[in-house]
This record gives sequence, structure tokens and C-alpha cells, in this order.
Amino acid sequence: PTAARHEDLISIKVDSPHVKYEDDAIISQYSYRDTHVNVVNKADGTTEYQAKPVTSQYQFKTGRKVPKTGLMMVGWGGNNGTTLTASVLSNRENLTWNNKEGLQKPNFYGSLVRASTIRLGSDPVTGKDIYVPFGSVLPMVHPNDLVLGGWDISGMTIDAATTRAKVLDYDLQRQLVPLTKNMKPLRSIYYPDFIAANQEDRVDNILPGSDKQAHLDQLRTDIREFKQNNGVEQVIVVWTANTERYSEIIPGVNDTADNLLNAIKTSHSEVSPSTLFAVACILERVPYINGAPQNTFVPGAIELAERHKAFIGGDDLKTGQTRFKTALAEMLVNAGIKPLSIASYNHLGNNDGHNLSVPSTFQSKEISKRGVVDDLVESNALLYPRASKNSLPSKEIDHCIVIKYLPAVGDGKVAMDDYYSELTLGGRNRIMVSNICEDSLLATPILMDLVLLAELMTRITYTDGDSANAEESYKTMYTIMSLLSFSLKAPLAKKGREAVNAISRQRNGLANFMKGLIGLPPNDDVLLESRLW
Ligand code: NAI
Ligand code: DG6
Repeated sequence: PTAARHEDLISIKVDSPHVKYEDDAIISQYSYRDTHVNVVNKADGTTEYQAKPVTSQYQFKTGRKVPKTGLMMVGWGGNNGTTLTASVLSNRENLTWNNKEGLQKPNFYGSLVRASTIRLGSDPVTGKDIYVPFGSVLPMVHPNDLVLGGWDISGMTIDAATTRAKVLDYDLQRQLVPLTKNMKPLRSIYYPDFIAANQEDRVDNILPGSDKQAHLDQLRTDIREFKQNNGVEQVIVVWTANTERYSEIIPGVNDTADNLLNAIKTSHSEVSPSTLFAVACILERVPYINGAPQNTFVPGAIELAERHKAFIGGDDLKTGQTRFKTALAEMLVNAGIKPLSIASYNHLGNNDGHNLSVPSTFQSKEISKRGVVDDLVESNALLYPRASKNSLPSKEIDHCIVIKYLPAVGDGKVAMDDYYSELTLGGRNRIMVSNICEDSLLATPILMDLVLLAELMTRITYTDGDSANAEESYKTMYTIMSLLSFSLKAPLAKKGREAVNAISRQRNGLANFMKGLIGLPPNDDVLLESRLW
């Protein structure tokens, strides 16, 4: 095996009454434990939290046969699309190349699934923690095996688009040319009003006309033909195209599934390209992930996905500045330190930055970057007290987001953050962070994770305690793949449920769920062996 395949030499055998390995599935008995809390505000002004532990029983079934999987990128010719293509191809072909540091080898650094580990348990004799590769816990698609394709409004072949992106070392770009010169994006949809006018120069590969129903039908045909021509059993579609402006939510247009379908039939101007892609995927029942911040998933799109039991995920990749923020702000608040303000500045010089340099698209990005500490504020009423039970916290964190386009820095995004917090006895703490991220090199492993995890979600079914375990009682997971939120800046949540932004909670949720699927208990770090005699 090549170095990139090292983890494939690892297998996990669970000896537990809670798991059964069949030829085509892993079946686990899952006891989901939580605590139901009733908050009672008493007449004397005190509050009583009435807590009751609850356990629900589920049986989960995870398909063991990993399908041949295709990845279709919307925006294939962009910086992320070309860099993700290069990542898959250079790992698959085990390309090596030289830069000023010397000989470079491909790897999947930055990928939760391919480059991080999960604590499986501990050695009973030495007490040492034992970790296994994240991707070895359950059968998952290997990125090297993904069949690549996609759309772009720019018709450049992927070799030329890789040169245009200016992300990779020249010696690697050069070696990729034979592998990418025949990769040409499919024609896509261009409704100029949704992205910055400065993108117009690259538009030369679009579906004709303005009939949105015809566009939708063509996208569905593209997905089917891609499946058929490549013999793939599953396709995952990701939006890694330009950030769009927000769509207005208009009653009668995009507020319900039927209204949205009708708005497409009548080519209503408020149906965006990204929503059209989402609808195409939902109707084709292929998972669709929105890697950008716009509100692609208008209420009608979510209802349509629920109706078809299709999988959707979003929004916006959590790569650099925000990933750091959801770790640092959580650390501060959980340490009882009160962040007063967070000022986040960044400048970048790639095409994403160019597109974000107009107010309408910037606003989409600003919304997804700003909301990430709201749930932390909600979580700590000692630091952020409320006037009454139903009122908002009295003082939220002042949080500003600035993005500037500076062509000279290209794909090297410079993020600068000032975290200003209150300490005990009126003290102040200032943490200033400068985060230089190679934007696309941070983003592409994350895109890859979203694809691998989305495919896994399609193979998981469950029955709950009330159902007999007959085959027909198994259900698929809920439409919105919120378990993917570790990689997403503004995670979509099920109606009536709050999104979780703190990165450690997001990771724990996913890792513990995966452990549960092989009959193992969650990691709770209680570690009684270390605490008791
Ligand atoms: P990019 O501007 O290099 O690439 C976007 C590509 O999408 C371009 O090739 C463009 O021609 C194409 N495109 C635009 N509208 C299209 C449509 N309707 N159909 C098909 N193709 C279309 O941008 P980059 O850097 O690749 O980023 C992609 C997206 O990911 C952006 O929305 C960005 O905000 C988002 N993102 C990027 C992160 C990063 O770190 N690079 C992190 C978080 C999100
Ligand atoms: C500038 O913020 C451009 C954006 O596209 C970001 O690069 C992207 O959203 C990543 O943001 P973050 O906050 O996760 O680094």
C-alpha cells in the first residue's frame, strides 16, 4: 500500500452484545441517553431545574458495501474545485513534486476523516489511550476512488483552470496536466443578478435561455448521465461555486415545496442557481451540500427534501478564521471568561475575494461568519444574563466582520482577530490572532470530508424502540445532515432544534455517533480508572 492507504491496513473488531456484523450490514443496539429538563420559575423568584434522565433504544444498520461514488462539483473550475481535483489525483497517482522545501508527497492533511483519529478506548494493562483513524471506524469511500465531474460557468478545462487558480506548486501543476486536460466542466446556469458583476468576464459555458424549468431538467439529465457514463452507484453534489446574494423569501414563491416547484415552472426571478441545483439533486435523490453561505435552502427546498427523503447539508465551509473562533470562543466562555467583542478582519486576493467585494455577496458571508458565537452566549447566563426567561441575553458579544479584496495576496488569506474579554474584578484580556491560511488548501480536505460523510449517511438506517425490527420499519436519517456540521460555518438545523457551533461539541457528536454504530459507548472522558483507588 502507498502511504496514503496506510489506514486501510487497520480493522476494528468489536466484542459486544450490542453489535452484530452481517455480510452486508453492521447492526448495533444503540441506547441514546439524555436528560430532560423542566425549568420552573417559582413565585418566590427562584428557579428550579427539574432533571430526568431518559434512555431511548434504537437499532442502527450501517451498510457495509461502499458504493462506487461520484463527486459532482458546481464551480469545478474554481480554486476549490481544481484544488480538490488535484488532491484526489495526486493521492491516487501518488505523484511527488519539488518545491523550495524539497520533495513533496501527497497526503490528506486537514481532513477529519483521513487525517484525524478517534479514541477507541484504552489498554487495560498499560492504561494507555488507543486511537484509530477516524475513517477506519466504519466502511467509507476512499477519496482516491471518487469519480470526479461537475459544472462551471467558465468553460476552461481543469488543467488551465488550475493554472488560473495559482494555488499549487508549479511542479505539481505540470504533472497534473495529462490527467486534467480532458476534464471539461458541464455548462451551468448563470443568473447574473445573484453573483458579483465582476464575475462576468469568466462566463462562457452556460445553458441557453432563461427557462428555469428547462435548466432544472438539464441538471437532472446531467446527473443521470454522469451516473450512467461512469457506472457510479451514488453521486454527491457540492456547491463550491461563487457565493450568491441571499434570496428573498417570498410567500407563494419559495416558502413551500409546491410553491417553489411552481416558481421554477414560471421562471420566477427569485429562484437562484444554487437552489435550482438543490432541487435537481433532491428530485434525483442525490445528497447536495452547500459549501457557500447563501440561503440556498429556502423553506420550500427544505420541505421538498423532507418530502423526498433526500439528504441536504450546509451552509458554508468552516475553514480558518471561523474554525479557530468556534474553538477559542468556546474555550473562553467555558472557562468562565466573558468575551466582550470579537473583531474579525480578513483580506484575500483570489476570485472568491473578488466576488465578495460587492455588498450583496459580502452580506451572505457576513451572516454566516457572524452567527457562530450566538449559541455560546445563550449557553451561559452567568456571563450573559437575561432580564427574564424569554428575553434575549442582556449583552451579546460585539462582533464585527470585515472582508477586503487585495489581489496581491492571491489565495493566501490573511485573517486578523481581536478577542477582547472581561476578567474578574474588572480586568481585561486581549488575544490577538493572525491566521494566514492558504484558503483552498484548507477548504478542499473539508469539502472531501463532507462528501465522504454524506455518502456514509446514505447507508445508515434505524428503527426505534417502538418498531418491530422488520426490514420495512427501518428509516433513513433525517434530511438535514447536521452531523456534518464540524465542517460547516452556519450549520443547518432541524426545525425546532438549535444549531451547534462549538467545534468540540460538533466533533464529539459525530465521533460518538460513529462509535455507537459499532456498539461502543461514547467517549465522556470520565476516566474513572485515573480517579478512583
Ligand atoms: P472561486 O471563485 O475560485 O470558484 C468559484 C467557481 O464557481 C468559479 O470557477 C466560477 O466560475 C464558478 N461559478 C459561479 N457561478 C456558478 C454557477 N452558477 N454554476 C457553476 N459554476 C459557477 O471560489 P473558491 O475559492 O473556489 O470558493 C468557492 C466557494 O466556496 C465560494 O462561494 C466561497 O465563498 C466558498 N468558501 C470557500 C472557502 C475557502 O477557504 N476557499 C471557505 C468557505 C467557503
Ligand atoms: C474571506 O472571509 C473569504 C471567505 O470565503 C473565507 O475564506 C471562507 O468563508 C472561510 O472562512 P473562515 O472564517 O472559515 O476562515
